Formats: sequence, C-alpha cells, structure tokens
Amino acid sequence: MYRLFSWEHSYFSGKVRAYLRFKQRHGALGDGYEDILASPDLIQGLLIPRSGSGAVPQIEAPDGTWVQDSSDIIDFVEARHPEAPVVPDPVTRPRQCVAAYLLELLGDEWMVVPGFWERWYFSEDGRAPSHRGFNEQQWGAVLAPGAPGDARRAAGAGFFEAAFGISTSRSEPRGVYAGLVHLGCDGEMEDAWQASQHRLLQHLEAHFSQHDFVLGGTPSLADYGLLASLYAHLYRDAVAGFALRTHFPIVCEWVERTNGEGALNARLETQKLYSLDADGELVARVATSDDGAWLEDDAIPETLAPVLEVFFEEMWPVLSDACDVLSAFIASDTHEAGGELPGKTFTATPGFEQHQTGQGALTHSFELGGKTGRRMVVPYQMWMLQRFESAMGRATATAEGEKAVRSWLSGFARGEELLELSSRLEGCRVRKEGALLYSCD
Ligand SMILES: N[C@@H](CCC(=O)N[C@@H](CS)C(=O)NCC(=O)O)C(=O)O
Repeated sequence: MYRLFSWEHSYFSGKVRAYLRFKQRHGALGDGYEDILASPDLIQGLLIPRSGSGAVPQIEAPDGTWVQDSSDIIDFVEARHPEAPVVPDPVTRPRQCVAAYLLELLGDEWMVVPGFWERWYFSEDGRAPSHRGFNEQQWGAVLAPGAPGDARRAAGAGFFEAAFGISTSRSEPRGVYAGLVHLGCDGEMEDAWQASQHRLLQHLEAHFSQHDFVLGGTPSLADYGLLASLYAHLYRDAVAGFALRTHFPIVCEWVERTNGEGALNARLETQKLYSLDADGELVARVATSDDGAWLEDDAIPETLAPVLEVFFEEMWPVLSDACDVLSAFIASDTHEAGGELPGKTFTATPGFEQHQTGQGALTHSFELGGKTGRRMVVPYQMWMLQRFESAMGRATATAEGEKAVRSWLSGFARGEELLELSSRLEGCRVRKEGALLYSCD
C-alpha cells in the first residue's frame, strides 16, 4: 500500500489526494493508499529523516521509496500504474498532452499566489469578512491532532503569531506574509492578482458549463493541477469558499467531481445516471459529459482557449524573464556551478533571502493587470519547465505531432516560444534531488 502524508488544507496535498482517489476508483493503484495526517511528530521523526524534507505531500511507495513534490509523485505513480492514465498519449493526442502539462503548471505555480493570498488576507486582524477562526481550526487540527477543540484552535492561533507574526503582517511581514511579498503580491499588487484570479475563474466557469473536466468527460493532469488552488484554498477556506459558491457554482461542482468525494450530484466519470424505460426499468448512461472521455481527434475544447490565454499573457512572460535572471545568477561569481539553488515556492529559501528579496540577484520586475511589481525567481518552476520540455519533445517527435502542436500554439501570444524552450532553458537547467535543487554542471 502507498502511504500519502498530507494535510487536508495543503495546496499540493489536495492535488495528489484527488489523483490517487481517481487511480483507486479505476482499480489502477494496486493495493491502494492510506492517507496519513502529517502531524509535527511525523514530520520531524519520519519525513525529514527519510526524505530530507518536511514538506507535504510526500508518498512512501510500497517498495519503501519516498517521493515528494506533487508532479514527481504523479509521474512516479503513472509510471508504475499505467492503467487509467491522466496524461494524454503524446503521439496520438499531442495537443491535449501539451495542454495538460501547461495547465498543471498554471495551477501549481501561478494560481498559488492568489490562492495563498485569499487564505492569509482574510485571516489578518480586522478583516471583515474573516475566516481567521476557520484557519486556526484547520492548522490546529494538524498541529495538535486529537486535542480538544479549544486547544486545537489555540495551537493554530499561537502558530500564526509565532511563525507568521500575524498581528503585524502588514508592517513586518514574516512567514507566509513575507512569502506573498516575495511572490510579488504586496499591498500594491494584490488587487491585480485578485483580478487575474477572477479572470481565470470566469473562464473556468464558462468551460465547465460545457465540459465536466478540462479535456472532456474524464480528468487529466490539468484537472489535478488546477485543483491545487481550487480545493484547499478557494473551495475550503471560508471567505474564498463563500465567494466561489456564490459566483462560480459550476466551478464548485467541478471541484467536488475532481476531488472525488461527496460528489453524487457533481457526477464522477465512473458514475452512471439512470432513467426509466417504458417498463419502469432502470437504464444506465454515462454520467459525465463527452461520453466520459477526452475529446476525440486530439481536440482542445474551444472554451479552454481563454484559460490558456491567461498562461500565455500573464505567466509565460514572467517565467521567461525568470529564466534569464536565473541564468545570469548561475553564470555569476555568486554561484558555484552545480551548487544548491533555492527550492521552495511559497517563500524565499533560508540562506537565499538576500538574493530572493528586495532588489536581489534572484528577483525581477513583472507586469500584471497594467501594474509593475517585483518578485523572486523560483527555480522549481524551471524544473517544471524542464518536465514540460520533455513532454513537448514526446508530443512533437513526429512530423504530424509537431505540425499539430505548432499550429495550435501559434494561436496564442508568444505561443510558439514554447517550441524553443530548450534554448530558453540552456543557462538555467536545474537538477532535483528530493526536495533540493541544484544548477547543472
Ligand atoms: N512543489 C511542491 C510543493 C510542496 C509544498 O510546498 N508544500 C507545502 C504545503 S502545500 C508545505 O509543505 N509547506 C511547509 C514546508 O515546506 O515546510 C509540490 O508540488 O508538492
């Protein structure tokens, strides 16, 4: 049996958990998995000694291998359990394959900023509405599991003050609040990030009104990437969750369907809908759209184009600039070839603060919604791009695949740049070992 070490309220845990449920639902996960609450005891005594990192999610495979980072986990499980795949075949479905990786990247590393912001903004002193109490409870449930409710909440509240300085979050941002600033979501930029999120949600509401999943009637890697932000932060957290249910109810239904729990009304791809025939007998039919399958002929749903435009118009320019900045850093005297690079997405990595904050060598300006901000380079995103590059290589290995992908990408601003990704990544390739990242020699 696999062991998943996770938290319910963790961004990337929701992505992996929903994916594992899908594999299990399709009988494709061998002996299945156990979802284990990664309490502080387990993090200190098991996760860190075994894998070198306390981040969640992590899995321990039946053979004792530890894997972390949600994308590595999915790749690991897909390689060992190929039935009910979540990645479209790159040869027969090259566009869908590329779209799945792109949207995973958008969900993981772009939507993380506004999702993270929603959680912590509506937990600050004096916010109305506020979900501070809910947030204390969900963190306390991890920090002091099994303790009485008031003690659990107190554990969450104490941690917010000690680790994140929540009462001085605006004047002296620390912990998660510093992380938001490092990611370019400070007081000046937060409205632009929220507008970006609303733009995406509007497009997703329109898309899921036509199709039950990103690529049709069954989930793919893209659904799990998008679910990271949408489940733990935007659906579960109280203030964001109220807004999501109020303004984007079809997206909420997709969250339930993709999360695979409490989803009778939302309909799963394994579920049947029934009607009655003339004799009053039950007649079953596939419950999800598009006959329960990805669209035929490698078609990309039309309603997905505006979602992909968000990637090309907002995220790609940032990733592209970040590649240049990281290349210059790696080539500089400050960095030794093959040496360690910052690893985490949520905040500057300890030891790299001077480079990843202020005007440091690993920061750059970026534009969003007509405003200019500054943010840190996250080398993990280059690792994600390298992973995307290999998928792109497989999808464009044949002349037909190349033609199909090129003609589709040429419809997006700077879309064809993705076909030249290898040269963009030349100076900033990274090597990942567990949770740690290094430049390539
Ligand atoms: N890129 C990773 C991110 C893992 C991650 O950052 N997890 C967060 C929670 S969602 C975490 O564990 N933060 C606490 C820590 O790093 O100690 C993934 O895809 O899994």
